[in-house]
This record gives sequence, structure tokens and C-alpha cells, in this order.
Amino acid sequence: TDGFFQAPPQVRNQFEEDATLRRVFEHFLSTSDRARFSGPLASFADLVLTPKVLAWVVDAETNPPFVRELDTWGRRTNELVTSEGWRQLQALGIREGIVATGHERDRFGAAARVWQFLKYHVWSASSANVTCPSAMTDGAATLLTRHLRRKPGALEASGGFADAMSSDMRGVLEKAYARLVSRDPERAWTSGQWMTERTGGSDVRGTQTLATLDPGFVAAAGEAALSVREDAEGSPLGPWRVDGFKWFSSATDADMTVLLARTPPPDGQSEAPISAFVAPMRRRLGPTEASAVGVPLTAPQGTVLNGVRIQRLKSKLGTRPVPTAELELRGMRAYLLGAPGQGVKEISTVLNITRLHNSASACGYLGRGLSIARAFARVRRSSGRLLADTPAHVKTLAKVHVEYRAQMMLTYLVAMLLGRVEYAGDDAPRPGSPPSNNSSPTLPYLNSLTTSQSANLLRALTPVMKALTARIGIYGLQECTEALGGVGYLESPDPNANIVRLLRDACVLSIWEGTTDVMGDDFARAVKGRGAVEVVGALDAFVHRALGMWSGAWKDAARAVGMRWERVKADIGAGEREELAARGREMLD
Ligand code: MFK
Ligand code: FAD
Repeated sequence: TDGFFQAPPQVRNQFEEDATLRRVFEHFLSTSDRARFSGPLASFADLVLTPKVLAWVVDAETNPPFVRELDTWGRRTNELVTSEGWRQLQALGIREGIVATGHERDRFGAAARVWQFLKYHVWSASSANVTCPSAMTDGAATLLTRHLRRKPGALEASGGFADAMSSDMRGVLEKAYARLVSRDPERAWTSGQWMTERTGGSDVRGTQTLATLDPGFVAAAGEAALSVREDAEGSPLGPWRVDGFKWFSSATDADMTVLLARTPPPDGQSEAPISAFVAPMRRRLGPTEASAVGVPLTAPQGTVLNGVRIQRLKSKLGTRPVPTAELELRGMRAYLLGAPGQGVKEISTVLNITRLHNSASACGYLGRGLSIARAFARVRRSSGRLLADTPAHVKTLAKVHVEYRAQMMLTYLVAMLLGRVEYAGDDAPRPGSPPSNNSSPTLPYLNSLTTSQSANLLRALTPVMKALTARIGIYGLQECTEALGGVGYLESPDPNANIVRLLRDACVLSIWEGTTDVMGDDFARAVKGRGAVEVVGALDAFVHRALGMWSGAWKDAARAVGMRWERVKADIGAGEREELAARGREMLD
């Protein structure tokens, strides 16, 4: 008992210790933004390592969510119970603007996305995966804002609603949007994203969930036939009734969701097209209506779930604090978003945002994994010297770090492009706005891109980034686990050592939000589908510029994307999309 005790490793403030994070900070922010964000990022990087926050992580991890089927008196409740740690981390993420920042272009201009994901980087490994609902919340907010930005009438012209609904629908979307991007945990909403059904998640053409317009419900709303009905909590309820089953729902404690369902076939056609909907998760109902809906569920604050029953929670390798569920939908009230039949196109706006979150998570977990490995190397001795002074060990970590650096450059390039495209798409610069376009002090080529070139590059790089970061994150965390030897394999309540949690959590990053092969297919869609000529042009110019002119980390990023691009490009004209998807996949190995 009196023998040797290992001095515990101590993870340092990542913003101060991680050279790659600092490098990204320097490349993707203007000089004035760097001066503005440096202090807050250093403070936040301290906060996420404080005992209080880390104790919430341990609580969320060791007390996973469960469904309480019956109350004390034997009545059915089907109530989702989450841990205190999970709820506290949700609230902290909201207060820190992990979603909101990306939408605060009046404060942060075109740098909003880079700033958001820099905070995200240090946050993700301390978040117990509340980043999962925040990714979908950000995706939903981005989708709603695209509709809100359209000129009056355009929303309805897209087929979403009859004209009489226009102002009401706008009101619904505005209300939801304001909550999704709120920094007040009491007001803020989170959103789910329901695509996957038992028939498939990569291919959603087997969707069985059905939506029917329910005139009875609308009429019951009183006054003007198509007015929006609100429940006692001010949560708007839609005129569509949705029935079906969703096989994976991660944000089961969300306040609203974006979902796919089939709408009735257009006149003269037999196929029911897949459409997108938004729906609140809860509503307050009178007893008659509740029993008519057939979902006698109670929920906190006397609300009922909006036609949703949790069949069960999934038992998972990782992301254990996240309440991932199978959901039965019976009489869920929802709003159609966009035109019938445009469901996949609509929800692809959400996908492209959540895929960036996925990459930022991969980088965030790996960045923390490397920090833990370095902390361990500073205290662990072998063969008479510290691991930090052992060349083979340092070389192994350096190899991972080079891959990490490349993925960081790629991810923050995508964040920068997104921020600029969104900023340019705002109707008019607001008074007092910061200077537009977040010019990079070190990367003049990026500053020369037009908005449409940026948008095309963004389209091509998003699936490449999603796939590469996930795979390299998993590989890198496996190396980091090994770098701690036997301790690396242990489940430890000490977040300075618990690397295996990050590895378990990372394993899903190459599956959800589209598998690697599906990203290969999406890349093929981008370079061969509608608008492909411009996408190919932007990507080609980028790859040549990056390979030819840039050095150091940029070479790494260019290598990640570009080495096989020439071969893929040669096949674009000739091959079918399926062959091209296989080539796209080769780019991602
Ligand atoms: C920790 C943080 C990480 C985040 C946490 C998230 C938690 C987990 C949540 C989930 O996993 S949610 C479910 C995620 N599901 C997927 O990612 C689905 C994967 N499958 C695909 O992405 C398939 O490619 C897809 C379902 C989209 C294929 O559907 P289709 O019907 O075969 O698509 P189609 O017909 O090729 O395209 C329809 C339209 O959408 C086209 O537009 P046009 O009609 O104008 O030509 C496409 O161009 C457009 N589209 C499809 N994907 C797009 C896109 N547009 C832009 N970007 C894309 N990515
Ligand atoms: P399949 O689509 O059956 O894929 C099986 C294999 O076939 C994969 O290797 C895939 O790459 C391959 N494959 C499929 N199609 C092709 C193709 N065209 N070309 C080449 N290969 C192909 N979904 C939601 O909607 N909302 C959620 O909140 C959500 N949360 C999740 C949480 C967790 C923890 C997990 C694990 C999943 C979650 N999902 C969610 C589901 C997830 O998005 C799907 O599992 C994923 O998209 C894959 O779909 P699938 O499981 O049906 O697999």
C-alpha cells in the first residue's frame, strides 16, 4: 500500500496548450476578431475543465436517461427522465450560445460560424454530448431562417400553405426560431431531427410515416378557418396529423422536431411524396381531446407529449447520456415546411449543418484526447524517462497530431465558408454591423472567393469533411487510448484520464448523419447533380491552389481532399453516379 503512486495527469487549457487550435484561430479570423475573441475563448477553455462542469459530465455519463413507465399509483406515464448533469450541461451550452452564436451575425458578422465552432471545439469533450441536440437545433434554426428570409408570399408560393396561412405560418416560424437561437435556458428550445425509420436511414425512400391534413382540427381552432392554434403554453400546433414510427430519435427531450412524412399523392398520381414538417414535442390538451388523440401521456408541467410515445430507449456503445429512442407517432400535430415532395431537399439544409457539428465534434474529441495523452506523457515514466522525452512515443502522438491538424484546417475552412455565405445572404447589413466577410490575414485566396464560389466549395467539401473527420477522429482516439496504456482502457471518473469515453462517443460519428459511403454518394451528387459545373469548378480551383501554393498545414488539408480528386474528376463525365460514388468513397479512405 505504500508503493509507487502515479502522479495524476493534468489537462491544460486547450486554447493555450494546443498549437493547432491556435493556428486555426489565426488563419480563420481577422485581426480585429482575434483580439475580440481571444480572452473569451481562453476563459471558456478554463470553464470547461472546472470540477463543477466535469462533475456534470460524470453525472450524465453514470446516470443515463430512462423511461418511467408508471407513476407511484400505477398510472401510465411514459416519462423520460434525464440526469441533473445532462440538464445543467444543456443550460450551460445555451447560456454560452453554442447554437446562438452561429446566428448572431449582427454581433459577429461573417465570423459568427468560426467563433461558434471555436467555442464548440473546447466544449464538445466536456459536454456529455448535449452537442447532439444542439447540432440538430442549429440545423432546424438554419432551416427556419431560410424560410423566414424569403420574401412575403414566397413561402406559400413554394406550396407549403394556402395564402390565408401566410402571416400565421410566418409567426409560427418566427416564434420557433427565436427560441431555437435563445441564450436563455428558460426560453430556449432544442430540436430533434427525425428521418430514420425501420426501413432505412441512408435511404429514406421507405418512409412509412403518414401526414394528413386534418380540417376538423383546423376548424376547431375557431375564427378564421386557417388560423394557427396555440396551446396554453403558447406553443403553436399545426393542422397536419402525423402517424407513424421513428426508429432513431436522439433529441427525445427536445421541444420541437423537424421530421419527414409522406403527404397524400397529388391529383392523378399514386405515389405519396416525402415532405418535411416541423412539430412541437409537447402541448397542453383538454381531457376530451387527449383521449381522442389516444396518447394519455403526462409530462412535466402538466403538458402532454404531442402525439408521441416512447417505445424504448436504445442501449448504445457510446453517447450514453443522450436519450436516443424509438418513437411511435399517433396524431402528432405538425406544420408542413416547404412544398409537398420536397422533404429530402428541405431537410438537407439541416443535414449540412449537423455534418459540420459532427466534424467539429470529431476534432473536439480528438483535440481533447491529444491533450490528455500529452498530459499523461508529462507525468508517466518508462525506461527511466518521461514519455514526453521518449522519441517513439512522441513520434506516435505527432503522427496523430498531423492528421488532427489537417482535419482542423478542413473543418474550420468549411465553418468560414458557411459564415460568409450566410452573412452575404442576409437581406441588408444591419446598422453597426461588424465589417463583412471575416477576411483571413493569412489566406488571401479565400478572401478572393465570390459568395457563389464559396457556396459551391462549401457544398463539395461538406460531405468530404464529414467523412474524413469522423474516420480520423476514431483512429486518432484509438491511438490516444493506447498512449495511456492500460489506464487508457479504463472507465474512469477522472476526466483527465477518461479517454475511452471519447473513443466510444466518437465511434458513432461515422454512422449518424450519413455513413462514409453515403458521404461518397453525396459528394457524387454534388459534382454530378444540379449545379455541378460550378461546384466542380470551385473545388478544382481550390485543390490546385491549395496543393500548388500552400505549405505546412494547408498541404495537409489539401492532401486530405485533393490527392485523389484528379481521378474522380476524370470520371465525372463518363461514369454513372453510382460509379462516381464509389470513387468518392475512395477519396474518403
Ligand atoms: C455531436 C454532433 C453531431 C450531430 C448529432 C446528430 C445526431 C444524430 C442524428 C441523425 O443521424 S439524423 C439522420 C441523418 N440521416 C442522414 O444523414 C441520411 C443519410 N442519407 C442521405 O444523406 C441520403 O443522401 C439522402 C437521404 C439525402 C438521399 O435521399 P434521396 O431522396 O435519394 O435524395 P435525392 O433524390 O438525390 O435528392 C433530393 C434533393 O435533395 C435534390 O435536390 P434537387 O431536387 O434540387 O435536385 C438533392 O440535390 C438535394 N440534396 C440531397 N442531399 C443534399 C442535397 N442538397 C444539398 N445538400 C445535401 N447534402
Ligand atoms: P443502413 O442505411 O441500412 O446502412 C447499412 C450499411 O449500408 C452502411 O454501412 C451504409 O454505409 C451502407 N449503405 C446504405 N446505403 C448505401 C449506398 N447507397 N451506397 C453504399 N452503401 C450504402 N436518425 C435520425 O433520423 N434521427 C436521430 O436523431 C438519430 N439518432 C441516432 C443516434 C444514434 C446513436 C445512432 C447510432 C443513429 C441515429 N440515427 C438517427 C440513425 C442514423 O442516422 C442511421 O443509423 C444512419 O443514417 C444509417 O442508417 P441505417 O441505420 O438504416 O443503416
